[in-house]
Formats: sequence, structure tokens, C-alpha cells
Amino acid sequence: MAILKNLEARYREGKKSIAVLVDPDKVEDPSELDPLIRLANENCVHFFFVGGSLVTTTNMGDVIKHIKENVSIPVVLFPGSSLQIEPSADAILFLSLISGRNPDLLIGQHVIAAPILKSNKLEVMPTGYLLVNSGKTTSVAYVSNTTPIPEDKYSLAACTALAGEMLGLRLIYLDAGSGAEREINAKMISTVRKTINVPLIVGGGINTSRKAITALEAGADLIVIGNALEKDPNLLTEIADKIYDWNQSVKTER
Ligand code: 1GP
Repeated sequence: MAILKNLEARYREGKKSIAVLVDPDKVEDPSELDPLIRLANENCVHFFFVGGSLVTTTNMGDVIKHIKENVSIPVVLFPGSSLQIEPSADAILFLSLISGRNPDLLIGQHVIAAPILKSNKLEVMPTGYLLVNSGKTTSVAYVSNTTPIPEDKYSLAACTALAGEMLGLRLIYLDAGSGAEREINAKMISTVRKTINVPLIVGGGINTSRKAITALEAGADLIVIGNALEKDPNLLTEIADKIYDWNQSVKTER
């Protein structure tokens, strides 16, 4: 449980973390990732997330191998289904899509995945996944066949997250969906943050350092960035610097 415990400890200390999301479908040759891997290493990124709501290629293992050969940042699977279990990663977000009412993504895929996970070394990170409306329909909303939580229904999101925590889920992930038109708003993040006592992951549509900082100030403990880095990898330096400053100030205060 090293990765989860580390994230929980950082949360308790008030420290923020950042994950870079790699969608294997967008990678033709893993060496394309080298600039991003180098930047992630230089900027002390905490995690690589790998996965997507629909992965159509078979290169997931190669992508993970390439990351792990070049950097010691933990690689965490962010799977759209049990087909995306790749034992060479370090951990898996064991996602239950608790904002939806699709039984397959609440428990069905987990039943299929459980014996596979039992027989490999992936660290299992039980995560309540909440999809929030962000404008146009995202791939995850379509593929999961679930209705995202309306972005102004703060208490609905908070009660869903709380129920997830009460069910024993160790992380809550508020996602607007990959490439979302609108990122999760600050009020939604802060309302959920005030309601739960587990680390809060926020992602989807974070494509400027201002949006990243807004999410962190509102209460995100870990932000996930994918699409924006495909367009501008240097954004990572800008955001990671802010997180570094934030974490330094937390250290000084204590
Ligand atoms: C999507 O939260 C992730 O599930 C990241 O989204 O690709 O929009 O950064 P982006």
C-alpha cells in the first residue's frame, strides 16, 4: 500500500500532488513520450496515470515499460475497464463510478478484475469516481453510459463522495472528463473537500496554470493533467513550480 499511504500522508500534511495522464491511444511510439518524461522527472511529478475510457491499441504495456525504464515516478493505471489491467504498472485506481447507476461500472468490472489483481503485484487503490458535467458530452460519459452530475449540484456531488468514503473507498476522483470544455468549478471542489476526509483527485480540462491553482486552492489534493500537456508539455513546469512553492510553504508553516 506504499503509493496510497504516501498520498494519504501528503494529504494529511496539506501537501499537493500532480499526476500526468498518458492515453496510450495517442502514443504511436513510446519514445514520443521522452520530452514529457524528462519534464516530469525534472519537475518532480508525483505520478504517471496511464489509461483511457476507450483504449483501442495494444501498446499499453510498451508505454508503461518505456516510462518505467526512464524514470522512477510511480505508474498508476487509470483504467476504463478490466481490459486495461497491465501488471507491469505499480498500482491501479480501482474505480467505482459512483456518480452513475451503471452496475457494470459500480461492481461488475471489479468482480472480473478481482482475481486478476489478487494474482499480480499491482497495488489496488479503491477510488470513488465522480463524473461531473462539463459542457459537451465527453468520451467517458458516452462510453460509461452514465449521466454526469450537473456542475451546480454541489450537495449531490458531496453526498455521493461521502457515501463513497463511508463505503470504504480511500480516494475520491472528481472528473470533468478528458479534454472537458469546462474544468470542475471551485465551488464543487471545495464543497466535496469539506465533506470528505480522504484525498481528493481532480481532473479534466485543466489546461492553464491558473485553472490548476484554482483547483488546488479549492481543495484538490492531486490534480491530473493530460490533454493540455500533449499540446504544451512546458505547462508542466509552470504548474509543478506552483505546487513546489505551495508544498514548501506548508513545510515552513509547520
Ligand atoms: C481525464 O482527468 C483526466 O479523465 C485528465 O483530463 O486530459 O482534460 O487533462 P485532461
